[in-house]
Amino acid sequence: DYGMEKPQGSSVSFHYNPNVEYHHFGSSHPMKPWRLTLTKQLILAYGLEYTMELHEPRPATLDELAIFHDREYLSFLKNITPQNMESADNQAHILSFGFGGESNDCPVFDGLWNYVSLYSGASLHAADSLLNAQSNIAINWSGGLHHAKKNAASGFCYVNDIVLAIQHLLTQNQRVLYIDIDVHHGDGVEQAFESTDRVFTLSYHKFGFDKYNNPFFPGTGAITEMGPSDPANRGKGHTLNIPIEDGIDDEQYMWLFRTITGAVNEKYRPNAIVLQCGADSLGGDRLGKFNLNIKAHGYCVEFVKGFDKPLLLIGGGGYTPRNVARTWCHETAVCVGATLHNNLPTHLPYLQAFQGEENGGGVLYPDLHNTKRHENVNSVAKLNSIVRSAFENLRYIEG
Ligand code: ZLM
Ligand code: CA
Ligand code: ZN
Repeated sequence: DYGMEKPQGSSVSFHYNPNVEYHHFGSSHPMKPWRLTLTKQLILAYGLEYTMELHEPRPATLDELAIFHDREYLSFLKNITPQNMESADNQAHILSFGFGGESNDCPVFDGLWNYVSLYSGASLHAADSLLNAQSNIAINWSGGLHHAKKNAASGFCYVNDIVLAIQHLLTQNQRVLYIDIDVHHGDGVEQAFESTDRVFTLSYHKFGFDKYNNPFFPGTGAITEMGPSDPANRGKGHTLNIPIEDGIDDEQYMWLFRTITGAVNEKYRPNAIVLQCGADSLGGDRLGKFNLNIKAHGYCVEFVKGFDKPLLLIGGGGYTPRNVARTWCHETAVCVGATLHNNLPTHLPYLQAFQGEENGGGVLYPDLHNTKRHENVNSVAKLNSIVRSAFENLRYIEG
């Protein structure tokens, strides 16, 4: 017994194809699919596999991806390899499809098509399990790639599994609420559904400029961005963005999250909810700028679980792999209603990946706030004004 209590209430399904782990974006690229190996090992070490239904979904097919993506983009994605990308024909398209470029956010790597089909297949299968009422909470930690556009890769994302899963949920649900707690703005999902009132998108993210006046990626998601302004457009007012500054702490984030998400849920009354749980909003993340602890991040999952609606949980960003694994293991436990003890199981493979840290090596819940990487510049006055604006923005969906 590893300190777990019996699960209660909801039934949870876990959708994961382990072949996704073996893909590499390149040696120093921040996106590391092996963080999913760590996550899985932690979940197994705590015995959480006995509390959920486990599924190993097949890869998505080209036709399934084409429900959202352009076929020209998909056929490029399917055929491009590190070997053939230098050809004149491919070079002519590579930049317009979002690959390569100066930042190389979206590199071409071996097995790219396999990788995107696997994480997308898992999100589609998870959505399917909710549609068939096989579970009330379906989890895919390998998905959540919210920046991909219908005809372009962007920000480490090639195929938008979230859009595909939401489209699938819409076949039997009138309204779907999308919530995004990744530190980056969920621009791809927002854009895909900007002209419909059947999806409400809500993203919490860092928004602002660095000392060179470069915007934090992707640069969109101001509080004023609420969807189309044309009153005839049904999507008007069905987008809500919560811009946050560096260093936000647990109390502030949890307050913002429950105040705003609670209001959106009450006013929009969704039939199903998709929650993107990007773990780059944690303190000590390689790319993120917030100071959140694992339990504050997990509070968002707990809070949304409390709405008691079909819930699809998906991963996303997260660039300090040991903390990604800790967070998604904790959030899996939240879903099944288990409490995990802080000392990591000693038989955990890769135990050394969780040891030798300044704050709390060898434990599930290290103090991430005290890594103090980012000064908290979120004032009470600023947060109050964000909530005021958010409530004002919500008037569009009243009645
Ligand atoms: N340049 N390697 C989050 C996606 C964040 C774009 C464009 C100048 C990186 C980053 C890539 C190995 C999610 C930008 C121009 C260079 C910014 C971003 C490859 C390090 C590396 O070491 C790296 C050579 C790379 C990329 C850092 N990119 C950090 N931040 C963002 C994209 C995705 O978490 O939301 C969901 C999964 N891109 O800022 C430039 C604008 C820098
Ligand atoms: Ca976000
Ligand atoms: Zn992110």
